[in-house]
Amino acid sequence: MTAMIRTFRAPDARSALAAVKAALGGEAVILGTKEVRSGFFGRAEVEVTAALSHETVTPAPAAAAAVAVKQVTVQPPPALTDEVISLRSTLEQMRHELRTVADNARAGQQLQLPPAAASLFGHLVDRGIEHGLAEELVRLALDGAPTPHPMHLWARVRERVAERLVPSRAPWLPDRRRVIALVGPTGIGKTTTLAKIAARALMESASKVALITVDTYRVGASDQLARYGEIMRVPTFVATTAVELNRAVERCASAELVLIDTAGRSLNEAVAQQAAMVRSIPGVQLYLVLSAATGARELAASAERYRALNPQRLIFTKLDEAAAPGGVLSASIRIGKPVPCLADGQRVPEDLHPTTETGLIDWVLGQWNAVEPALRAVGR
Ligand SMILES: Nc1nc2c(ncn2[C@@H]2O[C@H](COP(=O)(O)OP(=O)(O)O)[C@@H](O)[C@H]2O)c(=O)[nH]1
Ligand SMILES: [Mg+2]
Repeated sequence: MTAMIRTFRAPDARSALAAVKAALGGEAVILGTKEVRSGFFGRAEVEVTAALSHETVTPAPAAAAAVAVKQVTVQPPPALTDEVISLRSTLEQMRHELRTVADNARAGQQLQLPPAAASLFGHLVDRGIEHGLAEELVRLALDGAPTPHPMHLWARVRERVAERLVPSRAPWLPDRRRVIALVGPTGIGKTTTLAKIAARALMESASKVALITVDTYRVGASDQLARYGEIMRVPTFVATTAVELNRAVERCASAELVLIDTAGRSLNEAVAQQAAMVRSIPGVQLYLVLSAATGARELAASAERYRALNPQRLIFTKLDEAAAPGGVLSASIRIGKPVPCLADGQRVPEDLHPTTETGLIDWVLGQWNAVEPALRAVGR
């Protein structure tokens, strides 16, 4: 038995229904009605979708002629379509997640790790930690204890991670005079982070702050910093050469915290040029800013590119957009420098947070409560 589904259009509902009846008879089931318009300016019409389970219909020519009758492909009503689409996407997502979990576990088995270690490996990879690094962490944790308790395994992995993800004092806390330059790729939040640091220094330490930008590369970039400077009522300078930059820093002699904004560069040569300019300031500290929202591979590539600058600190932004935070671990190992703060949103200065050891590690590895059931299940 085949269902016949047809749509009918008429200037109003009454004539559309009349057309349905004339074409399909009184047995027809109305599946949906909606107002349609052809083009942006077309006249509104009523479209009725009706079905009949028997192909026993002979349209009455007169009635059919009164309205446009058109056969269309079988289409469920709109509400149902939405539901189907949403269900389909949920299924796709579940299938993807299952595949990832299975792949990771299989990868762990292929490494011939004991079950709990294989499962821990799968978890680390799920968190976005590179395979090689995840394996190294698990093998180090296994060292000397081939079948350790899952909790000990976990504790050892945390210890290793804690050696590489080290918090440090927030740059806005009171200190001797500092000149800090934020460097890093374009669009990862350097200028925003700089404004956040400046605002917190003003609010929490009542420090005297000055801003300098050498980001004259992008249109409007220096205006962006100047606007922040205006809002916070702090002096803001623009420098395009090393000489101008040094002069600007000298003019900020009374400031306790001088923050220098730079432009992201994609070429190693340009990065080196800019670094040379910033490095010409005596005692300057370079803070590398990287976005946690970029994938592990891109993060690692950025870390590689900026490692030559030998930055003193590492700041991660866009935690709020990071699907898998594990990538920051690889970046942080490559840079090998402490992390004073993390940014998790666009708000200045609310979305900047000093780091604590626990917070930093929990964010990357997840919490034991969440990991425990899986590890315990296989660990026995
Ligand atoms: N979601 C999110 N957006 C951020 C964060 N930090 C900065 N942004 C946004 O990222 C965009 C680029 O920021 P900007 O500071 O101009 O980046 P820059 O090119 O590195 O100086 C802006 O829209 C910021 O509001 C963050 O932690 N989370
Ligand atoms: Mg900028």
